[in-house]
Amino acid sequence: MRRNTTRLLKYLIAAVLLLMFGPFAMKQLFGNEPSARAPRGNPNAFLPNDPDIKIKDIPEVPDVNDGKPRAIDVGVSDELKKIDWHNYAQIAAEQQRTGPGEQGAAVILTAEEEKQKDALYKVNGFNAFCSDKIALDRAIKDIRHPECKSQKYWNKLPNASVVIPFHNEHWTTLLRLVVSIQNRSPPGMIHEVILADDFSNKEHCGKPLDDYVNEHWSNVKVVRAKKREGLIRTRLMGAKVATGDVLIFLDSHCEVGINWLPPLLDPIQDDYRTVVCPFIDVIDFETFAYRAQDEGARGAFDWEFFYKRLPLLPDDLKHPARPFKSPVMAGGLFAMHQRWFWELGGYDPGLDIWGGEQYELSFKLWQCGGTMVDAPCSRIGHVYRKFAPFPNPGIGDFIGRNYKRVAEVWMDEYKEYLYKRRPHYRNIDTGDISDQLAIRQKLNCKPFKWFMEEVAFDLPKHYPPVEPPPYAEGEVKNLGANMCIDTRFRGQPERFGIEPCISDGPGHGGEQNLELSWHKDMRPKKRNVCFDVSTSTVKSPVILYSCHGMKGNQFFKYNINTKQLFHPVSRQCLDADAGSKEVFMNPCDDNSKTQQWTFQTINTAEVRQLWKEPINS
Ligand SMILES: [Mn+2]
Repeated sequence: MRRNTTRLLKYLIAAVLLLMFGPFAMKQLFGNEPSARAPRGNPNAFLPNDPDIKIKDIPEVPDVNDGKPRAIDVGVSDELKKIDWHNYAQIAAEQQRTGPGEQGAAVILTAEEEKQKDALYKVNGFNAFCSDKIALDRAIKDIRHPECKSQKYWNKLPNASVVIPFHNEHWTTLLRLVVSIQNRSPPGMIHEVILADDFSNKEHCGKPLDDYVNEHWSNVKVVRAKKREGLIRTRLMGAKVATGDVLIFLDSHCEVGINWLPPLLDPIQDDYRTVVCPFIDVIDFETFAYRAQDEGARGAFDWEFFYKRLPLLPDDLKHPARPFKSPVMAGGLFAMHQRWFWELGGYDPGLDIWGGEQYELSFKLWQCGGTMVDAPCSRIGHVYRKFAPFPNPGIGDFIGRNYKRVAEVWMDEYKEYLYKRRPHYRNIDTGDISDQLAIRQKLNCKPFKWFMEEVAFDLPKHYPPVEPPPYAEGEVKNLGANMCIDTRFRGQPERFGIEPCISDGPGHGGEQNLELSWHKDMRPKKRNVCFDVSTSTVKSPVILYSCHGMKGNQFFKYNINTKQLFHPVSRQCLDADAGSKEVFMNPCDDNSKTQQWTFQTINTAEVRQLWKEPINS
């Protein structure tokens, strides 16, 4: 009774204040937001109900770039506090489970079963036969950072619409995802799960899926494209019918982990313009074993638009359970308040099939006043396919066109770095981008230079827009054998040797133009395979391996005085045998003629500087 009176009084005071100060009071009380939980289906809602309606009307968003967070209103009388959201009964029950794949273990098929797996492998790109042996509600082990167990999150969190686009997804992988969402989410927090079908033609994706969903769940719906739309437009189709507060996009062959949801929603409760990505774990495509990929990194790109990662910052490393800022999302899995998603115009509807959409959304959310974080305590496993089972759509370079749309709308003068590496982009027709430019102008979004300097500030150090020259390049001649290193256009993980130098006479062929690159590795010119040494014994093999640019096993430096090519990690020197023509690593010996190498061109000052560099800089 007393409580109710107090509450009533509070409302009355709030109402009076509102009348007195009008919009000013609104701004103060609600952090500039009309309720983010506006009633669904009302004519002022920002969400179009017809999936075919083109999104044009962006709600009024004043001064989006003032840098202030915009928390979600939970009502004046509600007490906000941080609580432990773990479902301990559920966790204990899962720990009791035994059987194939339980606790995230690998499933090893019998010799007889191995013979049966091929048909399903071919159409899925992963071992779906193996998936079928695992219970839909299998347990996975808790591989989160130990500090995640004590993390607390707001007691009031927005609810979520999970959007899962799929095309011919395998039955058990799709259903296991939905079951994991239902079992591992706090009651009521999943407003709905939307299975967005991109015109699948496998029989089980049709009526059997509808029947299963209707029989088992009241909060799952299936929406279907009328023709093949591709990933981007299928995500949009799902998002347009979603009516929850937060959109969570997932890939269709995932499993969500223990207490995955509150860490994704908590930063959005603080500011609806924060986008949150989970950590992505690996579900093995062969055995369905569940394991960590790594302990986190910040998302980035190189200037050919390959997705890359940047190391965590010192402050991020100090707080391993806290969300950290990330410049670019990996793309498939993220949570975003639907209001923010639609304020930004969703995905550019002119992007086709797939490719570039993660850059588009990342750039615009940052440039237009938002933030993106990775939440280390929210972990979701994903089956990285062994191969793509679907044919190329055969409509030309749609990815190049997507990339150019993103570059033209968001990247200002930095787009040139992309075009320098892919000159044919200059001739691609992007189609009409005026709607996208209008969004950028309307939201008063910052220039790309701001993004590069404030958000992706360390990207140029790892992925320079203009490649620095190599330390040394050309033929690498062994003075003992009087022959040159020849990588013979080989790939990983192959070895290579020495051959007569091409420059020494006609009739010699091969691949002898190498470089000690600015990455501080040895590689054939214009290729992405590097000398890689993983042992430190006598005559350790040197293999070609995909360049990682992170030094380590691939770090080499050159001693101009002794002419040795030194590998700091193994503390050995590059050596060769004239008879067998083999190249290998040996303990360094200043007197050994076969450890002396010359380059055709050397950047002397830089090479001397590199020689002084300690191993871990
Ligand atoms: Mn996938």
